[in-house]
Amino acid sequence: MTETMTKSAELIGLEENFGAHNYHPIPVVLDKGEGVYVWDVEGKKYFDFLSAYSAVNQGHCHPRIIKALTTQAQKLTLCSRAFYNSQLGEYEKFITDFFGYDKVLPMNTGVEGGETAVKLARRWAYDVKGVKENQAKIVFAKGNFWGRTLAAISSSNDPSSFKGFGPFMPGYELVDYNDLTALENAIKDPNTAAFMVEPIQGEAGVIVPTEGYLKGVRNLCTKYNVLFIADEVQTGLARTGKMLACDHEGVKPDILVLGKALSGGILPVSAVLASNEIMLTIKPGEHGSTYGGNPLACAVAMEALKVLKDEKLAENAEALGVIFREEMIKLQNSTDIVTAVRGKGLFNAIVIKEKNGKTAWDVCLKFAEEGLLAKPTHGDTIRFAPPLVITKDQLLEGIDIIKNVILSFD
Ligand code: IF1
Repeated sequence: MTETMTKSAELIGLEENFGAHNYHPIPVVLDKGEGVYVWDVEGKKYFDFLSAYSAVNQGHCHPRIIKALTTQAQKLTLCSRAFYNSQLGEYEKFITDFFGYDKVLPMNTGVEGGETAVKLARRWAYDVKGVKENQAKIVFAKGNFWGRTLAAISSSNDPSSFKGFGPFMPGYELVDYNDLTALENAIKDPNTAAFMVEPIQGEAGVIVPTEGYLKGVRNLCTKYNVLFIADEVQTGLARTGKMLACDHEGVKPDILVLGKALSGGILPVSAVLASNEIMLTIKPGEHGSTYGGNPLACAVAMEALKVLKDEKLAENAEALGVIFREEMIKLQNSTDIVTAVRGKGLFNAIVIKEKNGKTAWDVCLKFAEEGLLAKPTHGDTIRFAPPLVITKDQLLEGIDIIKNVILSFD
């Protein structure tokens, strides 16, 4: 490191030289996190308004979850599913009670959860619904994002997700999001196994469907004997002001996919929950993963779920989300740079109109200078998703930064 080069610049250089260039991060090098705050390697403090894309709902390094991690880490971290372990059964009972399902299939990343849900749906279609082998169809919504695997990008209509990675998974069909007529036309096909959908589309830019859409999805899937798979990897776990985003409409998906904050941002933990009829179509040895259901993940996930309930994080997200959107709408009414405000709970986004050559990216760079971290998606949309442990005073402080920065571009 030369005398003039900062530690951040040196570390960015290392990533540039020795890491794949599969990201374009905001130029901030984080070193420490606690609650709603993170610090960079020069010791500058920031509000984290991204929460690792809603994986840190409980706040950075939550003491209860860290304690669960360190306690279990000194006993047994991984033994594979070749054997039973003392945490898995307890966790499986806990999480199935918590969400009201018969069984859970534990995996690691969100996309593994999605892949598991797609495999379960296809298998259920063949073994229970009676669809002919290899004829099962899965319907997805345009604008979906559920990960980077070939099965996931095969369902994408965003070239930045799928271009250059073909050929793609067969047996998929796309319909417009928030369009029940299009959905009915697609799933009335008797070969349809499932419709997989985010209750609010995250990567697409926090797209909130019309009130009643999820109820409509539920009713149509029931009518045509099609599995309703809810991808709650980003919207779940109190983020939108309810424990699950589906709870806003009181609908229960046939398959529930969870990830991200299931571990409070401590390590990759995902889960797929379903009924016995669906889950038991997969037989021993037909699905799994080395780390799926490891005792460390089980111990951490149980504590992460308890923290959500004990600290009433859904209620906090609901109440503070109302304040946040009210303030963003006031901001929208005071500048032509903000062209839309949308969201639910503490899952929100604003759309930025380019002005004097300045884009949402420039706004996020300025946010960082002023001590708040956020990142644009699809060029013009800035997602705001602080940890759900944020207090009203902290939120108001963050809102002030957002307002002052945006108005400085006016
Ligand atoms: C990255 C995006 C968000 C997800 C939903 C499944 C997954 C995700 C609804 C897969 C993952 C992550 C991926 C992460 C950034 C982030 C993201 F910008 F990529 F699209 F949140 F919007 N379902 N989303 O949002 O979960 O396998 O990643 O654990 O790729 O950098 P995963």
